[in-house]
Amino acid sequence: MLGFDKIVRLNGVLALAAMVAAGAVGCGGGGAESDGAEPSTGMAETPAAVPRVFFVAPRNETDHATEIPLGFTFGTENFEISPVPGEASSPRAGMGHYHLGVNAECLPAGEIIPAADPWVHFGDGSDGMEMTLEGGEYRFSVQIGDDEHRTIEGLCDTITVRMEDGI
Ligand SMILES: [Cu+2]
Repeated sequence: MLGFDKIVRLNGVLALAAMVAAGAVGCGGGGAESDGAEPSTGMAETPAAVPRVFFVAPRNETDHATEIPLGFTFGTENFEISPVPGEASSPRAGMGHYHLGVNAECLPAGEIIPAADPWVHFGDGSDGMEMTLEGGEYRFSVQIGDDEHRTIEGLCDTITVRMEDGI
């Protein structure tokens, strides 16, 4: 009799544990099905597909001699850089060009990047330039704009660079 009671109680604990597990994963629906799924491969692919923009050069938090022009090179992942089309047309999805802001922070998503200081447009699809700068600390932002020069969520990067005489 004691043995039987033990089994019943054990079954009761197991049933409770199963219900808790189903409740934890079941909020998205289909808890029983997701138990067999392998979410790790899907999660590994998602971050790689996120578009981003960054400075290849100069590096963040570095010192550079004022006597030498500072070279900028921009890079992207999962995003296509393309010259602005000559014919006016609606902006092409997933394409755009670089903009460099000198002592400028990232603009909010959805804003038109001004065709004026402190922003330089790379509407020809190029990915860098050289700049001669006086001594001091600078903040540079590289920001993607679409064919209408409109900023896109998440596509901006900012670095700090120090220009110094005689280093
Ligand atoms: Cu532009």
